[in-house]
Amino acid sequence: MLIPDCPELELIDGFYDSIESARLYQRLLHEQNWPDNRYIVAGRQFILPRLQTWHADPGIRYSYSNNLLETRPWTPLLSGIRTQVESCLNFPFNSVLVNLYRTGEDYVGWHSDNEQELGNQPFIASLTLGSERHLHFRHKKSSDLGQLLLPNGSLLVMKPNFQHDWLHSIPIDPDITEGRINLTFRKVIPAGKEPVD
Ligand SMILES: [Mn+2]
Repeated sequence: MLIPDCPELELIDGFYDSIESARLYQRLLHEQNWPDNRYIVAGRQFILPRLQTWHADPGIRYSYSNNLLETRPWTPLLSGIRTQVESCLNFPFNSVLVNLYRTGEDYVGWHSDNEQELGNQPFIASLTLGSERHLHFRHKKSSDLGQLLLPNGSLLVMKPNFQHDWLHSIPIDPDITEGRINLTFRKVIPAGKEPVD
């Protein structure tokens, strides 16, 4: 399904059915060994409003959020999901950022996933497991606004121009009491391999 307000997004609803989505959510919730969300940056404590883990192929380095995250290997569970996402989209990913929004109080503020390590054509696939949350997006120049509900088991494809032209966020939703786990599959370009514009 293309999103009328934003041609750079495509939502694949029901990528996993509700039973498989619930099973994957429960396994990730209990098996991910979630780290503390308090970090020290430049001597000051910083509390991330969600829990995160970062997994990548050997040799992949990423300076996401000032190196807050250690790089972990792929787990068999994450590898299996990756294989299914890759074969659906016919695109090779080499890393995944896993976010746990514990309740509707957890959120992510306005940002683009345009770190240099993602190269100039960042293609990202975002899997939602658990509670539905709204993705908000805002055009960087026109300030056009849109929003999209991300259902349990859906896969959101973010094409490269989405990161170039739009900011996105998951705002607080106080009505939501259950968690959401979001897997964003990415392709980090190894250092020195950055294609020239
Ligand atoms: Mn993002």
